[in-house]
Amino acid sequence: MQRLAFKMKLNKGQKEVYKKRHDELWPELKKLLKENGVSEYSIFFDEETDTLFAFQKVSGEGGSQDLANNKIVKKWWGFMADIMEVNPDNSPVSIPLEEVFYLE
Ligand code: RM4
Repeated sequence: MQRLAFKMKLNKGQKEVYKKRHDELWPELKKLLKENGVSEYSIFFDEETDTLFAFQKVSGEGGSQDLANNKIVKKWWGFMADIMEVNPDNSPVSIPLEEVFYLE
């Protein structure tokens, strides 16, 4: 099991919309993430910089951001593109973060 973290950027003033959409995460996306070995998936928000910090454990080869070819992920990213910083393909700009400390 590997621990992954990455950061993304939310558009100004979109925290409540972002949270509501995730509170209502599509069951098919939740199922897909679990089927691909993603668990303990948290996303934290920094009000000062509008930065989203994602943490997840992965049991497979990659994590949530490595599912770009999946149609459900593509649809979700398209749905979310209006409130966050995205690439031309609507994938969220995701910057991997280095783990510098871990306490088991
Ligand atoms: C995030 C982003 C990630 C996705 C989660 C569920 O806003 O779109 O790629 O895995 O939502």
